[in-house]
Amino acid sequence: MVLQKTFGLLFGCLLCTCNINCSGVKLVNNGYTDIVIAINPGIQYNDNLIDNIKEMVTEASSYLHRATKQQVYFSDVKILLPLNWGINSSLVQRPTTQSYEKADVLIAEPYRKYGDDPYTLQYGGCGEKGRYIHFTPNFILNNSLTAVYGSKDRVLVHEWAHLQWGVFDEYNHLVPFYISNAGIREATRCSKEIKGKPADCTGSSCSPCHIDANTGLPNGDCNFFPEKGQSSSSSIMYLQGLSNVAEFCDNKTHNPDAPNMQNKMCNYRSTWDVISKSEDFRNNTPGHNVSLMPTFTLLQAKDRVLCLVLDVSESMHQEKRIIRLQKAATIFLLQIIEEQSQVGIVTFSSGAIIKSHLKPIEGDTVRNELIQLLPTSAGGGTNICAGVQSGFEVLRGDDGATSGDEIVLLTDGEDGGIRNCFPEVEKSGAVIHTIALGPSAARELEQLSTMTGGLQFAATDNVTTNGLIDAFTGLVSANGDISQQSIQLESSGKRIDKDSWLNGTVVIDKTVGNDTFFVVTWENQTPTISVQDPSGKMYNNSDFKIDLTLHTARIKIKGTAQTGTWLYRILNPGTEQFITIMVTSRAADENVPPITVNAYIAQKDSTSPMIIYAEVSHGFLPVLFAKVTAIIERPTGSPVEQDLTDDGLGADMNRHDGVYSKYFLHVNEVGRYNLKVHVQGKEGMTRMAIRRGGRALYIPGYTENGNIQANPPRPPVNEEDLDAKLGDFSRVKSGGVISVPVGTPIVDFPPCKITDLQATIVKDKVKLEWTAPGEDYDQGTASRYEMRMSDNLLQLRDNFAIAALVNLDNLNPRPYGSRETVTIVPENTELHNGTTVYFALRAYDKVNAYSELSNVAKASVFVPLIEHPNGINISMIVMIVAIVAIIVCLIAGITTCTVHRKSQRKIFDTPAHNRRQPGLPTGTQVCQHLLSPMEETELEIIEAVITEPLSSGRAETIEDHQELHPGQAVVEEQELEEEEGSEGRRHSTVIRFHTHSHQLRH
Ligand SMILES: [Ca+2]
Ligand SMILES: [Ca+2]
Ligand SMILES: [Ca+2]
Repeated sequence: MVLQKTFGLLFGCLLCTCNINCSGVKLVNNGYTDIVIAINPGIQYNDNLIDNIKEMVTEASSYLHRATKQQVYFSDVKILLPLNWGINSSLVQRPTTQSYEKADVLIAEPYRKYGDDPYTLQYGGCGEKGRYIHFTPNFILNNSLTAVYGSKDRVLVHEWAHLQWGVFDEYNHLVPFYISNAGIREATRCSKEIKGKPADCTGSSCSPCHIDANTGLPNGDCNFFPEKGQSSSSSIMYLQGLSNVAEFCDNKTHNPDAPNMQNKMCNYRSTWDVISKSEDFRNNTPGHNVSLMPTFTLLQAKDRVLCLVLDVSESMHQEKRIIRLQKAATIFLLQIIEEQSQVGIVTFSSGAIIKSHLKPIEGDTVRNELIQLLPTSAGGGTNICAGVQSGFEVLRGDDGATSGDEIVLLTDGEDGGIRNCFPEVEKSGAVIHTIALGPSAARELEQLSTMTGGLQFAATDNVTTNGLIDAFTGLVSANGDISQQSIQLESSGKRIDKDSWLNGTVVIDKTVGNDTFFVVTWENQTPTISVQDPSGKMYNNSDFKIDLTLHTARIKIKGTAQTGTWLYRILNPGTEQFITIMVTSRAADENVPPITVNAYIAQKDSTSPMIIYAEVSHGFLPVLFAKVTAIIERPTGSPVEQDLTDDGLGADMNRHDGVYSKYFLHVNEVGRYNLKVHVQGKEGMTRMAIRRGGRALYIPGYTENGNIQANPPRPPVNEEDLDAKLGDFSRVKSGGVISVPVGTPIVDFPPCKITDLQATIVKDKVKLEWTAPGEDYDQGTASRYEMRMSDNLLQLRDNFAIAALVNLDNLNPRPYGSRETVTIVPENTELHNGTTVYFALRAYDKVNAYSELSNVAKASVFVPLIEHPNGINISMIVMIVAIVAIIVCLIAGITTCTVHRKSQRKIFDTPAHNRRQPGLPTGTQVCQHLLSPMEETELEIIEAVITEPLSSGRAETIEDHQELHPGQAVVEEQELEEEEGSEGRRHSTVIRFHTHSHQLRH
């Protein structure tokens, strides 16, 4: 196969947009300013919430200052209150560009609640900013939670480190213990100086942990109980709750061996190393004599006040732009803008005209009046500033101010004078959303939205994409009240021949259904439309409102649209034309959040490729196993479609966190790249999960004077709740623009970093496995690998080029996403009990550009010493499954999941005598137990060796088995080996299982 080389363009940071982290946080004179803490509109008025937030941040400011070696503190915080809170107006200010959607910290009830774990949503890699911190109201209000999380100020600093500096947790719920190189059992922690003892406190009292003889590790009920008094003061990313802890792990205290996210994601660097090299510290000078006391400003959200500022210059006549603008803006006014908002309209060419002052949106009458005022003709030049200034005049109509108001600015033209109004825009406190139409829209346009935190859209003149309609559909409120927001369910179109049909289905899921619109558009002749609801009721042309000028047919379904699959059949009676269908709806029940999608196109820095992210969630819970497709409209040519994955590989940082990601490398010309994503959920496939990453450690308890004081266990997760049927659903979401400026150099991207290298010792050999990267990041096929090994982890990382080479000459890389497996006999290294070897590799492409160094995989030999009750001496099995860097890939499984793939699975019955070896036939040795079934661990991966005479019965095979019963395990992967032994021929199988651990304990 000939692979087409993908060239990418580098981007100037001039056009870096507000993508994942739209935060306005700045570091001014060592103090963080403009931090926004937003309270969800669903939370009832509560004065204590405000007081407690202030107290938390005030105390956190000193703690942060100490933790950063007297360098930074919290200086200025804005608390954004919900619209409906009855608060004396003299106490609150109007927000300017702040909004719930862009806040740094969210105080919100999750839709389904599992305790009060504070966490930070992190999409990106080491050193990249997170999306937001989420605290529950109970966490802020309830002081008794201090026992399990430590004081709130310390938790805030822990989460702030995730959010602002992109560092990761140093504990690991899934791998709470590991065996060190010295063969000592250690709790996963930083620093290693933290003292404590392991204990099993699941019963009525605490007892010593049961140690698995085969792995040397404690079983899953074992927790590490730190001593209350410690001499070590690190680390905040491990256990900020310990009173002595006040520092991050630095290069002196860092524990590179701990199998935790920090080591995995940050290449075994200490948290302080990452933090101190971040942008915030690079140019910062320590030492200043100001108060560490933050100032607080209360802001109160308000209903939207918005002005459409629309270009009607001569060029708007080209490519039917003016009529397309009318179509799209009509959809915005009829279907998207929320009730109680106020809307005005301005048009501009060489000058500007106010077509409508602000009108309150109360029902359809006002909406229809506004539509009549949309422009229908064009002429003259392009004066964007004139339009913006008239927009401000309209926005002042309600309260004499523009603060917190919005402008939707659409233009197709160049304007040399656009910069003239930048100072006025900056001062206005208004948010400007920009829509660039066609190839010639002013290059500086997006600076207006970047400067004010507005949304950015672009649409080409290609009518086969719904670009302009999708842009207007994406202009929903940012106030966090998703029960009021319009949600796009479908947006598609096709060129249809004469007398041919555009047929399809749209799913109305049970979380939406109010205010449901079907809109059909066409180019020339009115098509014959029929739409059928799930009960069989038909809607046809006579039920639609048809606009013969705009070539649009629209129907609003009465009441709440019926849940289920709706069919549409559209016949084109005339000559070939382009026909589109678009469906929007709103939440069906204000107490049930609809399934939502957030899409972003982002870039780490100007030399990195673009990454597309789509976050699918229900309330705050991630939705897994959806089909997510990104559609990128390019400056010319047809749009590119790419599937996004949530597999923790390539661009996707965390497996199963509901964030679907992919590199976007099809950048080959200057201009604007506009993103939208399609998400489809299928009944029985999609599933909710618990968020796992970026949490503050839930402390199981403490040791004091040798006695253990256990905390109450973390509230259990109700598995049925997570399995609750989401049913079929579909969503479309616009996700912004990245501009590639003129003069951008062309680069050839290297293969992406390998993040899942595993090493396993099997007999006298080492088996190495990883997922293949591509020629360009995650696309194509790499040319070769360079693998090296060492008995010292940090030496391998720091001096990779001189470490011992592993000969992989005979290995031809496979395409991206394939599994690579090699088995090697290490030269000059004898594998005996206690041996530890580290491996790492990088991939090269055709021009010898190479990937970042992979994760470092650890293989150590651990020979179990005891006889198994069944009398089979384990050493006779010879297969020694080592304690391996499989851990590395397991850490990636931040959210848990059950496997719902429709594949062939083998189900085993549980041997009654041993609950630690569920589902395994007689003669089975569990040689590896890598995930610990702590109370929240639903997914367990066990590697096991089954040894049995060849004649014994085989496991039962069940296809498409959907539900696991207690004690049953699903075989995820298996390999067969046969060998001649003293007892005759034996047949060994290495199996990896997925199973529900909470079921195991029953
Ligand atoms: Ca105003
Ligand atoms: Ca992911
Ligand atoms: Ca390449």
